[in-house]
Amino acid sequence: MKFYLTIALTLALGFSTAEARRLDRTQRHQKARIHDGVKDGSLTKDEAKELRKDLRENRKKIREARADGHIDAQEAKEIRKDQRETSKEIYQEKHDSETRN
Ligand SMILES: [Ca+2]
Ligand SMILES: [Ca+2]
Repeated sequence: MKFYLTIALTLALGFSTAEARRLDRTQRHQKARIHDGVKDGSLTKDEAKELRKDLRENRKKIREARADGHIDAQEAKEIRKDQRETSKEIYQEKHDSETRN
């Protein structure tokens, strides 16, 4: 068990380039923003659902990009672009007239 854990950790660390960490950080940050929006009522259930779907899609792209063990500059650029769009959508949905209240 410990053996496999060590291998898993080694792989995880090996694949965690600075770029991958940065993309992961953005994912976590966006997830938290959606969570906050649901909590304060600025996001309806449906809005949150759609936004989470976008997050999942971006997460999938990150996974695919790092499948070969390395996120190259082009892959990172495209994913960052998607994340920026998601970020904008989160902002818009949190500031539109649709609220839970
Ligand atoms: Ca790749
Ligand atoms: Ca809203």
